[in-house]
Amino acid sequence: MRSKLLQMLIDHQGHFVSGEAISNHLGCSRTAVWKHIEELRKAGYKLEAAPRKGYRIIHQPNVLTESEIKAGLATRYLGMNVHYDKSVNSTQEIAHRISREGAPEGTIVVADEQVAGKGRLGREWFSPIGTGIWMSMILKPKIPPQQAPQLTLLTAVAVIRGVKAATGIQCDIKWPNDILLNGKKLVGILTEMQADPDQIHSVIIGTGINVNETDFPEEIKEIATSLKIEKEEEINRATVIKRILEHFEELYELFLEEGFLPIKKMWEDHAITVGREITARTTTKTLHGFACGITDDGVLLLKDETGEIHKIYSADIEF
Ligand code: BTX
Repeated sequence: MRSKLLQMLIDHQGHFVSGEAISNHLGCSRTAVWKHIEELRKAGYKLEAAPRKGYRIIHQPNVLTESEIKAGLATRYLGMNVHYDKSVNSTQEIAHRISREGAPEGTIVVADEQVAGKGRLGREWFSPIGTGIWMSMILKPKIPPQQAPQLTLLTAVAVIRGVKAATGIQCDIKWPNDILLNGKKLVGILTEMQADPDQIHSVIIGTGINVNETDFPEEIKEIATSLKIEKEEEINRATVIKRILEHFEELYELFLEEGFLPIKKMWEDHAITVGREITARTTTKTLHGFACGITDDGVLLLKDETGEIHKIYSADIEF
């Protein structure tokens, strides 16, 4: 109800919407409308009320509440179920738990802050309060477990498209899971699975996006950036989430129907890893060579100086 009201006010941004029009649209009494308006005010929205004119929205807070995310979200199931907390250890942990407890496919977990945000291979993900998008999606695809890493590449395409739609900013993909803006890390993606050897129970895709950060800790100052640093303006986080979810759902449907091939083509359009000399550091070795492409499974192919082609399943890439 609150998201519907919010959407109506956002759709008429700058103009008044009468109490009667709202109560007709929501199918509730004028008193109920007034109560919802008060709730929005408590949540930080500035709403002007004028006799005989109705209500209009003056200021939207940059919050990630369920109603803010759902208002104007054009998906069928992704984000229809939102689990929001102000501060968590890691949204991945919560997503794993609620998925095991039966949360449906398409549920998203978001937080304003992570105090123990996770990167890959036990690394940390810096997730300060109120500035970024720290989100985990719960998916339950009927695909073999070995195909799950393709969803990381699909997520990268969805994030690139969502960020472009919400802000106009164009980013690049560095295989397999980094999204760079002007050569610096803007987004990290972490894909985890709950599965038996032959069956996936759920795939939890965590996405960390630096949105309104203006400063980073010393260790990552040189390598990290945010949308605000590059665009020089505050960005609404909920809008970015909505556009990402919409693109993700569209690509995910395509992936489930037609497989990875169409996604691979889109990924290649944004990738800066392929067609250049790279160094790939895996957990066991470091390889230098020419990145010749990715396989249909999303595995990176690296040709070393002897001409041998190596399949890289997971690594950190340097140019
Ligand atoms: P990664 O292992 O590729 O990247 C982690 C590395 O990136 C760190 O070691 C550090 O050098 C650098 N780094 C840490 N924080 C940031 C940051 N905010 N911006 C840029 N660089 C950073 C990438 O792992 C996967 C990250 C996934 C994060 C999401 S947030 C929602 C979900 N919950 C959770 O705990 N993790 C995921």
